[in-house]
Amino acid sequence: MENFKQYVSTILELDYRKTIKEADTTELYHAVSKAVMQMIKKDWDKDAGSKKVSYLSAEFLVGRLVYSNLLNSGLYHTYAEMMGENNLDIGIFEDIEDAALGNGGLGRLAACFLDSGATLGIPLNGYGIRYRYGLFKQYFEDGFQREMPDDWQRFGDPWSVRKDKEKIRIDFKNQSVYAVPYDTPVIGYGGNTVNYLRLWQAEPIEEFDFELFNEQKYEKAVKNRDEAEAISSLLYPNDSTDAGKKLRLKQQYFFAAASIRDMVKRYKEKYGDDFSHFQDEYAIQLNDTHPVVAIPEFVRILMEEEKLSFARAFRITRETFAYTNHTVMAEALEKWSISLFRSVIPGVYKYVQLLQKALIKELKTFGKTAEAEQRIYNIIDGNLIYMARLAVFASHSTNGVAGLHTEILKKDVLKEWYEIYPERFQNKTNGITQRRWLSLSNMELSGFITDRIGNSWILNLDSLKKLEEFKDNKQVIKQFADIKHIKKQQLADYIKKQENIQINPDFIFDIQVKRLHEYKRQLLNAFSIMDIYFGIKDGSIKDFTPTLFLFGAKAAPGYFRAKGIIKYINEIAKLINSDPEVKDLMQVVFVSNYNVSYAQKLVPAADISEQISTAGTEASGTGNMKFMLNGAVTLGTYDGANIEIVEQAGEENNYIFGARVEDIEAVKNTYNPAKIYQANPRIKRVLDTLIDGTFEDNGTGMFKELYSAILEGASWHKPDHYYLLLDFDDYTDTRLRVNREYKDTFHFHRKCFINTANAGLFSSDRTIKEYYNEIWK
Ligand code: NBG
Repeated sequence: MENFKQYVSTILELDYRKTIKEADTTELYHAVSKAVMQMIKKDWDKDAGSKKVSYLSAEFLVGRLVYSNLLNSGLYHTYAEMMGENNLDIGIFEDIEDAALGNGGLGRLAACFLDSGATLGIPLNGYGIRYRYGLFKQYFEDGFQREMPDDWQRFGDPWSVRKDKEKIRIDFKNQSVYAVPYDTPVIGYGGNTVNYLRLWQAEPIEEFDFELFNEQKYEKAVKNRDEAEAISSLLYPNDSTDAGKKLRLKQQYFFAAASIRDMVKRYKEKYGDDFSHFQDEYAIQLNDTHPVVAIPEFVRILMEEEKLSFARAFRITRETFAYTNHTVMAEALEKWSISLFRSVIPGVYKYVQLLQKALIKELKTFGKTAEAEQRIYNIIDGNLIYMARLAVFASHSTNGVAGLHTEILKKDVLKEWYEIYPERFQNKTNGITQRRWLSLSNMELSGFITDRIGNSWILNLDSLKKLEEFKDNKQVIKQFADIKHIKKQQLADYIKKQENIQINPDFIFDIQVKRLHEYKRQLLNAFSIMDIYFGIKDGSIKDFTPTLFLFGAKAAPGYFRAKGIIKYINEIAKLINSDPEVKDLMQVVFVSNYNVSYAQKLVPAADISEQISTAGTEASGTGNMKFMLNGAVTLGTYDGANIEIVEQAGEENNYIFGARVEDIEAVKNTYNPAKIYQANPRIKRVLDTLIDGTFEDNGTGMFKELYSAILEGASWHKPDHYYLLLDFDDYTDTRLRVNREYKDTFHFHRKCFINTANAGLFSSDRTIKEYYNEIWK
């Protein structure tokens, strides 16, 4: 460990001719990162030997790596000591940008999985895209969201190693580029296994056309280069819909094809041309439909280059690939128009057709001979290619990400597939890594837990159950509550610095942070805040315990309605925070640029975790698990993994409200929100704030549009399609109940404590073990 300090000094000396005390933050960041890289080097070069798992994902939302890498490599303590010896703040790397190469849950899940894989010693490697710009940075201007490019490499990227020699040529119809790999070590906790995350960067085959340059045709000379680089230039800032279609398909093929070639190349180094062991050497997990084009590409390579028959190629494909579905939102189950697909990768289309043919043949064996019966399965239908169907058909496993979600896949979204391949469907409830989401983000709570039950929870989160024995111990619960207060104070300091807003750590912290989406119902939260506001003002709500309502969310730049909701909440904040009558009772804050590092500060400070999606819409959620682990009660619907959370911690220790999937099913044909609006004066009063001049949307028409989306619907959906008005009363009532029950501090914090004690199931270590045993085998 002393080596580490020595490395840091040496690197600073060689690279900058400086001592630790003289170095600036960036220099120190580089030296510390490189020193960690040096320390783990020998573990990284080890070959796994056994079957390897490749996790193909268009997104890896890794966040800030420096602290988690120090922690996992066992160097955090030495680092802290070194900083102390030099009178430096261990937190100085908080200025270092997050690597935001993902949108939200799907990308963050991928990052948690890598952490768990390495920690468990499973050779699980990630493959994705090295975006030049990650998810946009958000700021507010007069309450409106504005976006800025995310230049995440601004401080350099000391965690990756460029492997020029392993670059791969990728051919599109009218374009060829190199995929150049950048490998980032994934350091398992305890530091024995070091896996890799391989991100591909698109580069031109020739730097630039020298002849053109010579002829002074500069623009043409660099055009090639720009077009190549465009492929890995930007993460699509969409959580569930697809846009910029052609470039997006190029991105998908780019990383899928490069990853497949990479595996085939490594395989051949070991086994030569004998492909009979491929499925024993590799398991490939497809993270949603984004990398599914890897399937026809793999078949293509086996047939065109390795001369295998279709039957053999298809058999290997099926045994190798597995598919995870992450959403029931129809718009996210990707479909490609045939003409677009063929204009980008005509050579791959042929293999999609072969798979379609194989599908028809197989359907016949299930007695589905009529065209009408086959149609719902067609990979190619009309002028479209259905990627989810392709994935289910050509793989051996399809999984959902929480119990309810998997049931919905079986009964609804993919029911025809479940009918013919019931054995292929399985559930893998999501998880989170406790190393980042407890050890690192809440060192105070970590220390407290370890003092009570030892530190085995870091590798086995189920041990938290041992905390249960303290649940009636007033002194222990008091200490637990004191830690929450410390985390609230720290958050308050940070928000003061970041947003220049003063919040009060003695308030209840009620937090909803996640992407902005209609189905997640931030608007319902906003409506209920307005309802409480009016209730306090007119005296119908008494003895309200002061509450901070905190939001954090990015809206996809083209998602007009989501942006309207942000503006609306910011207007509410302006009204409430400047009203002297309520300002000691309520505060509303919308933090800007919510991201992984922000989450690490927000989650430990929450009393109430808002998980209020319409039942049946949130596949799982993972934020819900982070809040639970850090001791917040869930105020939520029966949706996604919320169901499993209350199963573990007890419904009596959480606050569940609203319609369940069956209830919504039962009312959906007769649901009439306009009638509720007319009959319920509280609802009317709140909704009318969108149109009666209470708030100003600067002539954008956003608020009126939100209002009519609920009462009239739109061309593409029925009125109030996420049932805000249906759940409104129950939500506010339940919210007021939490507020009352909070007054009994012991019992409230006891609930929080029981949540922490029962969060063991939600470790991504458990999830990865299940994938490993039941899918990757
Ligand atoms: C998201 C779901 C979440 C889920 C994560 C991880 C997509 C397409 N899906 O509910 O909305 O927790 O995936 O599985 O981003």
